Amino acid sequence: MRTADPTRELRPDGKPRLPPGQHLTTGWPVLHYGSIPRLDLKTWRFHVWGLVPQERTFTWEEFNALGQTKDVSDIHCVTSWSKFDNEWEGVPFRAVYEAVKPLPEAKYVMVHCYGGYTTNIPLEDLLRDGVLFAHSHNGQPLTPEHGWPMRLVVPHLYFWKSAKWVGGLQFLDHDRPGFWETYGYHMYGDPWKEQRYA
Ligand SMILES: Nc1nc2c(c(=O)[nH]1)N[C@H]1C(S)=C(S)[C@@H](COP(=O)(O)O)O[C@H]1N2
Ligand SMILES: [Mo]
Repeated sequence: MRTADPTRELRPDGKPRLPPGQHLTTGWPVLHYGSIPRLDLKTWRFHVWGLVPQERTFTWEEFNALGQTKDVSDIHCVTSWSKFDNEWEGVPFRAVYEAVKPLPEAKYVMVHCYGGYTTNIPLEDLLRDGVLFAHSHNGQPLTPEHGWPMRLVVPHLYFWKSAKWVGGLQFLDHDRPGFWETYGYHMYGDPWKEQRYA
């Protein structure tokens, strides 16, 4: 339901649009561990390995040719800020999935980033609507601090799962902790269940 106060809206499933313990921000905070990797589109590669019939490496052009989509979604950071109505544009996860055809044993994905950051996500979550590898936000190319040239966007999980400077996917048959998950962040990270820390 739309009301004058967007923080009081409900989602179609009846849950509040603003998850518990979150507040709305209008800016866009920058948060990451370590420094911003220096990347070049000419040498940028996207690697796929693990439980796939064939390891694959995509150039920037090849990766973007897999498909393009736009989706509007909300950001929920575990540090309690949320940012509504972000228009993301890029390659839908589903297009990557269809190109690499992971083996049936693949149930989890480790997302790997330039700079060494990792995060773990169940495969079925990546197949949900709105999950994409974004190169643009609100009509503008991502800035370096927000993940240029490409970041993952997983709207229904806390934003630490939306890895910046993504460079590859590893398909696994079991769940393994990524970077923040090793330091006590929740393995799944559902904002509506406040799955912040394990
Ligand atoms: N590669 C990489 N991606 C990352 C992180 C990181 O440290 N490295 N931090 C995560 C965390 S904790 C958050 S809250 C968001 C922040 O994204 P933003 O800086 O665009 O707001 O990026 C996520 N993606
Ligand atoms: Mo975060």
